Amino acid sequence: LTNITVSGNSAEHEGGGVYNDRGEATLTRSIIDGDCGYSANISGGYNIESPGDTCRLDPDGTDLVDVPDPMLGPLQDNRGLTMTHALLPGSPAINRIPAAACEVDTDQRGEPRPETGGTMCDVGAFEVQP
Ligand SMILES: [Ca+2]
Repeated sequence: LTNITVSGNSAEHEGGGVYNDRGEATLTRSIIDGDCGYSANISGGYNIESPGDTCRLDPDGTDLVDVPDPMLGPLQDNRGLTMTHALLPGSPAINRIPAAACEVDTDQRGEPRPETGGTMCDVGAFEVQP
């Protein structure tokens, strides 16, 4: 799972964000707003987990875990082919990834990543534009 934003999902018991049943999933440059049920995920770097620490990410590396609030806007039409969660001002996801680690040129909407004139990419599916 690369450059994704998961938010607003739920489960009856656990894994409302991502639930991986005995498999192996790599999360990279993604926002998991919800829990992972302590499933065995691998960090590809620059992830944000909120609010807990159940995705087995790497808080000693580039991941942020147990973030109180990733500061996401509602799922809505922010231009592009699909609905997205915008990053609200002050979100810890904004400009967290150095350009050398961005690896993709556009966000889910097709907007440039990093933003025009910018040097740092945002975590998740959405890149804040000037
Ligand atoms: Ca950016």
